Amino acid sequence: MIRPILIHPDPRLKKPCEAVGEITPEIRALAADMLETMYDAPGVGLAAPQVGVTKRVVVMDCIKDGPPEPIVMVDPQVVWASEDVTTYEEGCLSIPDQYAEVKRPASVRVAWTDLDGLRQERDFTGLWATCAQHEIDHLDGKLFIDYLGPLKRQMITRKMEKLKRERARQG
Ligand code: K1U
Ligand code: ZN
Repeated sequence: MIRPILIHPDPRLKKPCEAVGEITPEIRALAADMLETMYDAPGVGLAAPQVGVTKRVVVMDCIKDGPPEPIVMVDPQVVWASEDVTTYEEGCLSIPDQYAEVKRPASVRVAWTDLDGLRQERDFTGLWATCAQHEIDHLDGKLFIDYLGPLKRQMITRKMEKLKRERARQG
């Protein structure tokens, strides 16, 4: 099922999410819905708070051409980050049509629980590394615009408020 994606500003996007712990049928259904929602958008990642669920669940697939490579991460943690940084022009499905350069570690090692309840660990580079950090930030109530200066952040927030008013009017 495709779930509606919340648009910034929304208090649910600013709230730190709670740990999941045990993998239940509800978490498996949430992950399946999140993957469907991400591919439909389309996006390369999605975090549970973006669909209004404040739990620590993330999905990603940064393969643009070729067979899909979906990853579901429950309770993900960055356990190592490289000293070298990279700049990527990020977007966000909760901040449509707005992009800005964000500097982050170029490589990260992430540990998480998979849907079989097994602990996983993997190194990510390139877009996968940027996306993993962007999604884990969502779980801590942080958006990519929080890395920008106050004027740019305010300008984007005002555009999103206007977009939400227009969408509400259209029904
Ligand atoms: O979390 C999100 O809002 C998803 C976001 C993830 C992301 C994008 C870019 C850098 C870091 C994290 C998106 O997927 S925005 C859409 C997007 O980047 C994209 C869409 C279609 C094809 C390729 C990329
Ligand atoms: Zn995002």
